[in-house]
Amino acid sequence: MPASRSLAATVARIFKQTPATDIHTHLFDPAMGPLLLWGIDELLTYHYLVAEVLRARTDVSLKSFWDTPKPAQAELVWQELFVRRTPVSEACRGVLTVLQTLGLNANAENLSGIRKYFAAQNVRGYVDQVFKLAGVERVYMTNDPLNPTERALWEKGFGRDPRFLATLRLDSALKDWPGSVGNLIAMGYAVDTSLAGRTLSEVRRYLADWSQRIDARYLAISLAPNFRYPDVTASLTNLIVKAVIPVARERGIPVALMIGVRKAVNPLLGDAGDSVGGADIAALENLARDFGDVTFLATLLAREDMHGLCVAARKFKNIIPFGCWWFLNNPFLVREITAMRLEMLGLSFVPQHSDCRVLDQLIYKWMHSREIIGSVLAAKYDDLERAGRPVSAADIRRDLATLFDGRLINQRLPAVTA
Ligand code: FIX
Ligand code: ZN
Repeated sequence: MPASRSLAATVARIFKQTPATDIHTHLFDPAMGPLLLWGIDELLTYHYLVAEVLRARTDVSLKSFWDTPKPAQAELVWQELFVRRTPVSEACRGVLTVLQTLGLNANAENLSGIRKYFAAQNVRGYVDQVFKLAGVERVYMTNDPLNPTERALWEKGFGRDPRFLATLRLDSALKDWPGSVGNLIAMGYAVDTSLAGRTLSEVRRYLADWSQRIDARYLAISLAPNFRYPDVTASLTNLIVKAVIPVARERGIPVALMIGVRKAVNPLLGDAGDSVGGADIAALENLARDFGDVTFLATLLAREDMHGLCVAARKFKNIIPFGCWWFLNNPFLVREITAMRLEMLGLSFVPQHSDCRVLDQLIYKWMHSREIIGSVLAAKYDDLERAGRPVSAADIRRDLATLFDGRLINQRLPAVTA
């Protein structure tokens, strides 16, 4: 049932004034140079739009698209998805929201005027502007020391922007074990393909060294649908249990598990080539039970797993569902998932993260999310008012801060007595 207009308006007003902490992005500190993507060419060649333009122009081969310089790729996306067709998809609408919010022409025939605007921006000032327009206070990066470009920046050192917090992403180091053994050895870690000998302690040293160096606020890994725990046969499960969790516990930081991605089902699409699969909720529950003093931030990729994740979180207070991840970050699913979580978990979850790969996307991902999540919350408040419990502006401010200031990442858990 939609909320009364005044209640909905009050929630929207307060939400607009509530700064958000974005707990998962692929953005980078502006001091990390070209790793931070921004501007119209990056916006239009976002992998979501690449997939969509190749569906619009089935005659365009993947090879010819990738061989085209990025500005021309962007122009093709603009012409095919925004001019010759109505930009109804969420990824298209997002670009329009960004342009409109920046005061640019969202109905332009071509990109020349828009390009002039971005050419006149400098990254530091633009970061300030985007954070302000998006109502975002800080973002968590996705950091990977096995990326040579990124590693060189950390090793050289740079002045940190406090709004860009680091996380240590483990996919390239652990997910395809022993595929990464050579890279870890090259970085000075005496690992070998089997997990015998010093390997596990050396992996722990890698995790500890780099968590310290970047001040990682959590350890994160994406997992395929076949991830199981317990599973003594699987190297990855053993690495998570015997290396990742001990280091997270030692450092008092969460482990973020992002489950249900099937990598490169269409490898020719690059970042757009990953697909979705289910998750084994029991694996998450077993981890939460066996490691009750570790916070597991959990986001799953399949719509049909959202309810099971809420149930698992009701069983284990150290499971914190977060965000409407990737293929779930569409208005009708954000609405459904947020209502489900409020009804089953109250305020003990993190409703959204942006997953931004391009700085400017913060504007639309948070504007669209505030609109939907705010309306779902207002409807819940309306239910309460009709049940005799008035909801004050102070209640709303407190609730939105609880949901969006990132405090659940640092929730305190009792030490597990043996
Ligand atoms: O694993 C991840 O962090 C995913 O979010 C990305 O790999 C994915 O490509 C993405 O950006 C989704 O929005
Ligand atoms: Zn991501």
